[in-house]
Formats: sequence, C-alpha cells, structure tokens
Amino acid sequence: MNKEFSEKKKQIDQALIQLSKEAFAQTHPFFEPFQYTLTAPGKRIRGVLTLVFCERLKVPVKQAMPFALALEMIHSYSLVHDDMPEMDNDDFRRGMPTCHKKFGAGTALLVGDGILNFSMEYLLQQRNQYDPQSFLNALDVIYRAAGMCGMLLGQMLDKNGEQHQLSYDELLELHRCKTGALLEAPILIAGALSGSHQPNFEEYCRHIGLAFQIKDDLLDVEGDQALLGKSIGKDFAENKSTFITILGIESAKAALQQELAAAKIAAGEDDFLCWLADYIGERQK
Ligand code: GRG
Repeated sequence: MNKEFSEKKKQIDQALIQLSKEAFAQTHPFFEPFQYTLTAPGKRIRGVLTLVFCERLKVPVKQAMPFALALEMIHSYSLVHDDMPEMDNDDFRRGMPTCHKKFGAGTALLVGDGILNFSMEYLLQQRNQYDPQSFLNALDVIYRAAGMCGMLLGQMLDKNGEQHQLSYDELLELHRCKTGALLEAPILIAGALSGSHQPNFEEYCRHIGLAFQIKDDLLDVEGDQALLGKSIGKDFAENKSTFITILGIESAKAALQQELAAAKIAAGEDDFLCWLADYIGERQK
C-alpha cells in the first residue's frame, strides 16, 4: 500500500471512529447503526482523494477533512440504501452483514437518510473556519454530486435499465453519474475551497471513475467473494447490463486499461495519482 494513501486513510478512519463515538449518546437509537455503518472497513478512496487534491491546491487539512468525511458519509449512506431488498438486495458489504440484515429494513432506511442529513449538519457545524463563499461553493458541489443530477440519477438510470439491455452510451452515462459523480467530487470540492480550476485533475477523476466501475463489473464476474467482502455474480444473475455483458470480458479489460492510461496522462507527474490509477486497476476488493 502506498504511504500517502495509508496515512490519509488512517486519518479518515480515526476521524470517523471519533465522530461516531461523539455524535450521539450510547443510549440514542441511532448510536449503534450509525457507528456500524460509518466505521465499517471501506477503502476511503473518495475521502483520501479529497485530502490529496486539497493538499495539491493548498487548502489546509483542517478545511479539507470535514469535506472528506462528509463525502465518505454520503458514500456509506448510498451503500446502505443500495444493499436494501428494493435495490440490489445484498447480504454482505465490507465483509459484514449489510445494515438491513443486521438491524432490519426500517432502521437501514432511517440511518441511511440520517447519515446523509448528518453529513450536512456536520459540515454546517464547521462553517466558521471557511471563507463563506468558498464554503457555499463546496457545499453546492458535494450535494449536487450526490443528488438527482448526479449519483441518484445514476441509480435511477440503473434501476430503469433493469427492464432492457442498455446501449454502450447509456451504460457510460449511467456510470458517469452513479459511480463517477462521487469520484469526481473530490477535485471539485478542492477547486471550490481553493478558488481554482484544475481541468487535468478533473479529467483524471472522470477516467478513474469509469475505470473503477469497469473493474467493479469485472470483480463481479472474476472476483473472490471473501476478499471482496460482498456477494459476486449478482449482475449476471439479475440480467443487468454491465461492461461485461455489453463488451465481453476481454474488451472490458482493454477498456479498463485504456481508461487507466488516459487517467495517468491526465495525472502528469503526480506519482500518487498514477499509483492510485494502478491500484484501481489491480484492486481485489
Ligand atoms: C435511496 C433506496 C435508495 C437508494 C439509493 C444512491 C444509491 C442508492 C446508490 C449509490 C450507487 C452505488 C452503490 C454505486 C456503486 C458504486 C460503487 C462501485 C461502490 C463501491 O465503492 P467502494 O468499492 O466501496 O469504494 P468501499 O466499501 O471501499 O467504500
């Protein structure tokens, strides 16, 4: 594991543990499902990328961290809801029983909503340490990425696409939203907080977003369930349109390599970003 990644991941893990201890009293009905969800062992790619881009654009870590945590919270809520029977219906996530399996569907629905809401409450609590306009711009970026023209649109297109075979362009559009929006959010947040615009890094994020999803589809076919920490073979069983059903395994692998190569060109001399592109291509979980 790359040193920069593991150090930043550790900072995020520790902050999430701390936050989930302090947010509610232990007797509060949300204490346990909130802590269970936020401290489950995720890779924290979105949070780490937020810290990395903020560092590159000279945003102090004190300002970057709340957005890194909020983004990880939004990502975690989306997984809780995505795993529910009405959506992907999964029993395992991050190597643990899914939230609805552990606590029941009602609690999973509410804690998912609660985490999304809490991400905003938490950011607002920190507002005094930001320039007001940059703070609003960063809020705009993060909640637009999570919303009905971003991740949620992708999820809706995915759900609607279950009825028929999607075209390649439809699949690209779906994943640019569903997976891509939260992976592009880190550079947009860093841009908003620093007041600058980094087209190369934005392009990098778009390529790793697609690469991430192509790899996810490959892992659903070729992955090891124990390493992955979630069920495999579900896309195939549910007749979903994926990069594999549309391109076939070999062309999907070639498309993955193409996206990674394009990401590395956009990353330029940034060794960490080049490493992360490789990590996404090689990940087994
Ligand atoms: C409101 C009912 C309801 C559902 C919303 C928003 C949503 C459901 C789902 C979000 C879409 C989603 C789950 C996209 C998949 C993206 C993806 C490949 C997630 C896995 O990300 P990793 O591998 O996960 O980074 P870890 O566990 O490492 O954080």
